[in-house]
Amino acid sequence: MLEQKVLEILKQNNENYVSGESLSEHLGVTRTSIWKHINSLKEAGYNIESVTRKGYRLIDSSDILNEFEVKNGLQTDLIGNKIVYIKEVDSTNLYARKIALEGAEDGTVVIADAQTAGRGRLGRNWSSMAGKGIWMSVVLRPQISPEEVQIITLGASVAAIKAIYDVTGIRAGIKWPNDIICDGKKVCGILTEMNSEVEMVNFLILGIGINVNHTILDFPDEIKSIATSLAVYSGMNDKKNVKLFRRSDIIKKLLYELEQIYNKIKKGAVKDIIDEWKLYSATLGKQVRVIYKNDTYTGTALDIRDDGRLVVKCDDGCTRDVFSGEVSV
Ligand code: BT5
Repeated sequence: MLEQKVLEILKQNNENYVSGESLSEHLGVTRTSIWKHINSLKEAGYNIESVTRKGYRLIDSSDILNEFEVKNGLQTDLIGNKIVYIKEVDSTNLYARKIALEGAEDGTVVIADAQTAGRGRLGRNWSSMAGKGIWMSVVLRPQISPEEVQIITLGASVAAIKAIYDVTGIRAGIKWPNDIICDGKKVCGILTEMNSEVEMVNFLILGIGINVNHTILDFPDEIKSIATSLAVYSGMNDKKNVKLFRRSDIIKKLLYELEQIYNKIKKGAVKDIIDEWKLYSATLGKQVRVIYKNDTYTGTALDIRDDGRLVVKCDDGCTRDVFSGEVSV
């Protein structure tokens, strides 16, 4: 707790020095104790300079991710009340599932700095390098049936688009059902997994991965041509001016937007979410190729239904609803 107070004071002083004496007076502890707290903040990754007779200053607003950075200024009532931050984990979805089975409450958030076995859909991998992205899962306990789960994934895409825009100014698009793309490349993926009875969902794990501060070289060769990050995209037209973003700022906004969506789902305002999804869609109106199991067909993406199915007017003249599968634009 005291560590966080020291950190807050250093942040408020915007890179100016704060003396050990004034910190110790302000917080009512010895200067040795302040010195110890400064050291543990440094160990946690904060760049703090100590200069004799001047004191301490926080040097840059580094992109440090931990529970405190996410909680500080978080504007939600439910989502993120409990945050579990882990430096490295196999998959935040697997971890969240484990704690959900042990009773983790609605809105619990698991965040990792790195995933060693990040997961995509259908057993695919999700590349999750340390220190570069947002690798996060939320435990949700909505009172909905398994057929209604798709709306959570669609809603999460809307929340991600809004959070990205709000913090970075980047206008991304949604490729049905769950890819967030910039300039045709994937910047964010969503994996919703459920634990359910026949008619009722017990809990959902909403996993969101966002590539934030990667350079192109940070991506494994097999995805270099299809993946991008917010930093790469922001520097596309001005390579010398690549911006790095604070992951904690994006997470805070994302949790806030997710809570808005979650409240809409609880009120049954599914139509609002669908309408917003359409606004950001990079799929509707486009010529698409659909691959589902052994079946491949092409057509035009016309609309999405309230349960999230994509309506495709096929080139052979018939209209088909796509519930799952791969859709490329
Ligand atoms: C997804 O699957 O897009 C869902 C990704 C969900 C990741 C989050 S991170 C936090 C949470 N914990 C987890 O373990 N997972 C979730 P899918 O639509 O199947 O896309 C997977 C495909 O995207 C791969 O086969 C690659 O082609 C590509 N890919 C892998 N890593 C990527 C990355 N970092 N950026 C862009 N594309 C990537």
